[in-house]
This record gives sequence, structure tokens and C-alpha cells, in this order.
Amino acid sequence: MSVKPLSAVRLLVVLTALALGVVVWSPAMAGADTSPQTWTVLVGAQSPDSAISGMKFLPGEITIDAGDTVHWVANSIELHTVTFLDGGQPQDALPEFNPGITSQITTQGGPVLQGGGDYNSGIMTTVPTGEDAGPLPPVAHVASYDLTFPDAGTYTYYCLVHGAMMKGVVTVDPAGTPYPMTQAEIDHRAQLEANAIVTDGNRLRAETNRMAAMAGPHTVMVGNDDMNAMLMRFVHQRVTVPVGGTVTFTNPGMGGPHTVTFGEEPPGPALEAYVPAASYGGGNLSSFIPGHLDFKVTFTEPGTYHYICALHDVQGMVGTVVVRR
Ligand SMILES: [Cu+2]
Repeated sequence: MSVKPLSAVRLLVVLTALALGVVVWSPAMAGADTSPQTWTVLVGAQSPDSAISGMKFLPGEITIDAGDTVHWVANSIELHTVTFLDGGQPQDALPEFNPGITSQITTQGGPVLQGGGDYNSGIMTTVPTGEDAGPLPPVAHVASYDLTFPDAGTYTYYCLVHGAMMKGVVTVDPAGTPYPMTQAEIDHRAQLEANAIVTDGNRLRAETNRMAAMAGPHTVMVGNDDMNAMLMRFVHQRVTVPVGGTVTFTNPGMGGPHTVTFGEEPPGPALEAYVPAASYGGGNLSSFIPGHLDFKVTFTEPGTYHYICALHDVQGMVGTVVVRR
């Protein structure tokens, strides 16, 4: 935990305020509410059709007083975590997200951030526990997470799923410091930030449609992302090829991974296997496709084949290949 040093200027301001307080103390000031407050921050954002998902805490920065609590609320189907590593120290490098590591996907640390340990919400999503929220072992889905900050300081947190690009900061002033924003103003800022993500995502979607049109009818764009918004759609969503034809699935994104999965989802780590090319005539076939990689599938039998992104099918990321004789 890092504690802000009290600068000489700030100390002077505090002392002056104390001195003035003696002179102009009024009943109104005596009645000022200094009891601990709870502040709400949203985790993630999405468009109404969940095709666009945002990798942000909303708002990304909040200033509270010592003793207050932040209440994070899951705001998207997409999985996120609220994670303070090492008591909220900024990190040069984050651990790679691995749903097989229990401490990454379950609540860690107590309800009060005190000391240098790790504090983790576990998996936050609007999908209820027990329903499909991606390739996770059976684990509680956390709809909200509360953490109380007894000590002044600056605390940095991350989403373990999305890494350093999804970062938030809680600035904790000494108890009794006037707040810079009301919850209504924080909510307004969160709404503006959410709108900006959806606007950016719609631009990304239009760009992805253009890329798919340029690439031709046998190429499928496997989502897209720009480190801010993610597109959770296959474009073209339905492709028709003759027997012996090849479909190229390409992920044009900056790093957001997806899968192309025919048949059953491979269990656990097998889901993360990248397959560059395969032939397919039915049954199970899956490739994990990180940003900038292609998966080429040659279709050997006529039929209508449905496939999913195993990570984002809940958001509607599904597609169809029709193979004609
Ligand atoms: Cu996906």
C-alpha cells in the first residue's frame, strides 16, 4: 500500500482550515456527514445486443475518503475481475489470465484492503452462476464486489482477464476531505465513458464489415478489437462454399482472442490450442485464434455447419458455413 506524503503546502492548508474552523465553526458544519460512504463503479460495458463489449471500469478513476467502500457492479456478459495485487501497487507485468488458477477466478483477501496481499473479486459477469459464461471451471459468478479502504493512498487495480489495458485507480483521501464528485456525477461520467465505448465499437464494427467485404465471400472476420472495445461477432456470419472449398477465419484484432469451434467445446486447456488449418466434414473441430492469426478450413462434405466462439457464444458470437455439392 502506498500512503501519500503530506506536503508542506497541504499541511499548511490543513492547519489553516483547522484554525479557521475554531473561529467560524457553525451548526451546519457540525452536522456535515462524515460517516463512511459507499461508492458504485461499473465493471465493463456492452451494447444492448451485446455485440460490442468494453474493457473498462466505469469510471476508471474515483476519489473517496478513508473508511469508505467501493461497490463494483458487473455490467457486461463478458468476464472481468477487480484485482488489487500486492495491496494495490501498480504492476509492471500482470500474470497471464488462466482460468485453471483458482486464485484468479475466486474471491481473495478480506472485505477491507489492509496490508500488502492480493484482493480479488473473482469472476464478475451479469451471467448467473451455473450458466455458460465462457470456458470456466464450475465457479461462482460475482455480480458485485465490495472493498473498504481504511487508509489514505492511491490504489491501482486491474482486470486479470483483460490485463494492463483494463486498469482502474482508487484515490483515498484522509477521512473528512470534501468529495470531488457526488455519486450522481460519477454515474454520469460512467455513462459518458460507456457511450464512448459503444460509439468506438460501432466504428470498429463498420470497419470490420468493410474488411470482410474487401476480403471476399469466403473469408470470415473473427471479431475485432482495438484495446478499448471488442466486437463479438463473426463477419460474414453465414458463408456458402462448394465441396472442397476453403473458408479463411481471420482475427484482425489487437489481441482479443476468440475460437472457431464446430461440435463440442474442447475441455480446459485444449480450448487454447491454435490450429492454423484443417479439413472438416462434420464432428468436432476447434481452433483458438489470437489477434492477427488465420484458421483455414477446407470443407469435404456437403451440409450446413454451425460453429461458435467458445469464449463469446453467450454474447451471440455464432456462425454458419453452408457447403454445397
Ligand atoms: Cu469470441
